[in-house]
Amino acid sequence: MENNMFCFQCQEAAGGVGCSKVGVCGKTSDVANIQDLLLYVTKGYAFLNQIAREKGINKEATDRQLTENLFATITNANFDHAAFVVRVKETIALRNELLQKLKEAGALEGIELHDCVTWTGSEADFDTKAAETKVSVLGTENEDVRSLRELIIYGVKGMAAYAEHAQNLGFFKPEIVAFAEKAMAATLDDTLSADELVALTLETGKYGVDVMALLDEANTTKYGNPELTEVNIGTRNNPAILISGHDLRDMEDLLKQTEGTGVDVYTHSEMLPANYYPAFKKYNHFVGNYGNAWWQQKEEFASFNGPILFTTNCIVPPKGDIVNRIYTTGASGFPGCTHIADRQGEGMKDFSAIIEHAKKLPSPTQIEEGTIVGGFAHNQVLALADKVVDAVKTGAIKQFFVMAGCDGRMKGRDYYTDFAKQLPSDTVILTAGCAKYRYNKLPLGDIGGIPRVLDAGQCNDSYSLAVIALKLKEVFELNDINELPISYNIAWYEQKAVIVLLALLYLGVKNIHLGPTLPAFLSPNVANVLVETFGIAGIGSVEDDIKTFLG
Ligand code: SF4
Ligand code: SF3
Repeated sequence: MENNMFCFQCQEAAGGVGCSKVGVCGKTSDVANIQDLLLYVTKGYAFLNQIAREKGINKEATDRQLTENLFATITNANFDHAAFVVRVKETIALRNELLQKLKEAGALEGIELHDCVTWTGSEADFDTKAAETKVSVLGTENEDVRSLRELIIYGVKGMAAYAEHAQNLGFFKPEIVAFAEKAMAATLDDTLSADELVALTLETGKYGVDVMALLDEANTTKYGNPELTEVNIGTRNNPAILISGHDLRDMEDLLKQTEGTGVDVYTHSEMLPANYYPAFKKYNHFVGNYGNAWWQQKEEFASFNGPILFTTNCIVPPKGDIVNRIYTTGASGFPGCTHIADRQGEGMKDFSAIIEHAKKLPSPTQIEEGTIVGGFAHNQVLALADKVVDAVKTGAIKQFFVMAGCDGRMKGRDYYTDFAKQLPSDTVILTAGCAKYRYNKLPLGDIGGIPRVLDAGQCNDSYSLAVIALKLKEVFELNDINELPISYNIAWYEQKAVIVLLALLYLGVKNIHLGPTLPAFLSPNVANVLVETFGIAGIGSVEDDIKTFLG
């Protein structure tokens, strides 16, 4: 059967195999294919820049091209074919410049160059080239090699997203981009054995830890440490802007520019944790969080009434008039929505268009009221360390459950709500990412003043959960992180969850349960390696799983 496209990078891959006609996420085949072409020429660029880096003739200014290209292809980030055409052109131009430079330096002698390094076509050729099998995931015929290559690429995509957020705050580590480049180039190398690819997968996890640590440093240096916060989920009677995605620098720019304009700001989905930062809490017009996880945006955007700003994924393809109220920026994009241009140097992005738009629209319709509690990143939890340690020692807390990761629209994700409800009352959930929306509004109570759901923040703040685990290991004088009373029941959806998973594996965490389904991109053999080496498992029934975890 002829495929129009092939993509299996997220948890929604059609039939647990892959999307071949159109994405379940709404990605059309022309967008899927041009994304493949962008990755293809980006691999060529990475291959050359890696050599240029060794020779000291790479251009650091171009590092951002690599991270942005990868970020833009993450699930639900960008659906705009035209934006990808621009990126393909830019990348080919940069790659050709490097090719020329390296040839002149004699650095490519004796090296056989892959088609992705040398292929040059004009815009009119892009879609034809993009549809070639060899440009797609299926270009790698051996299913185990394909599986490992894609596992690495998806991890690197997540890494690139976090690296870009950190860079937007002025925090940059060249070794992270250098690794991303090496990893991308390695996926072209047919001589690498499966063992070498497995080793590279774990190394990807190491850089996953590094990039999340870097982003944590960037966020907390710029905006202070997240602190215990009651976030308002009700509304006020002012016109307002809803901001979604993960980019805190965009949050800062928007809050500064809306101050004193009479326009309120609310977060949606992954931006909720912005409410926990001291630097943002000080704004009176920053009202709180509106709604739930990304996949409920159709209804929630309708009742919000005002314009919406996407700083990153997850976008659900909007239909009808709502397109006019949606703005995108950074790596995100959707055809027909207004895209706000990048900032120049240290300056702010110009959000005046969305602010003026907000002034003309009605205030949000209230859909919930009350508050939710969060802000339990490492600094806040460690401030409560004595209390937490005592609670563990006295048996008041019997077990922690790390339930970080993503949310999604699959029916089976009710599992996580039921799991949270059925956990015994002497257990505490540690969460991060949009997975939290499955249980962060349940009345689960507290244990001696410690809430039973501790939200560290965004998916990248899973790093905080690792810091907390390592600290507890030290306090309890254990040799192995796996001796702690912490179980891992992670929900995944897109590629940032892949880098979080690889980071946990790199830190030595074993027996992680991953759901709601295992990735379609894991071949049976690669899945076996993960099961045998790391004890990775899927999920079953809530009752059985709780028994297994507590057994
Ligand atoms: Fe399918 Fe997910 Fe790829 Fe979208 S991102 S096309 S849903 S596998
Ligand atoms: Fe969510 Fe998209 Fe992954 Fe950042 S916003 S966790 S799914």
